[in-house]
Amino acid sequence: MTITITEHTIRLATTPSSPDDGEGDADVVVQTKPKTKRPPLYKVLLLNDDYTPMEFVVHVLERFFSMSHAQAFEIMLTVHKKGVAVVGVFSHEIAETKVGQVMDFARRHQHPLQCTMEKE
Ligand code: TYC
Repeated sequence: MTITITEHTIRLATTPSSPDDGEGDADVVVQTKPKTKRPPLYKVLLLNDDYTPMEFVVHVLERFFSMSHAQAFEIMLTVHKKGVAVVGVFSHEIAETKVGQVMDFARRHQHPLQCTMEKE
């Protein structure tokens, strides 16, 4: 079994008030220091397909990712040419919400547009 310690750093220190009495082991204090870890971030990706209209993708990027029209058009073209692009980086919860909103919006308009997320 592998035990991985990720939440705490452990510091070993001899206590100042414990003179060695010759009785064997010296006293040792184990201090655990809570270590704050930044939450992981997730990239939201938009995938190309042959059927979703370009204007629809531009609208999605404006509506759900707060892009200007020019920015949205540029990213849409990147996806169209390269197959995929990162359209934003968010916490897990926000990324999941964005993916859900895009997938639901595309489904309701009967377009095959795909949106996914992956850990950064
Ligand atoms: N390739 C699509 C077309 O030619 C446009 C498109 C762009 C589709 C980006 C999806 O994420 C996408 N109509």
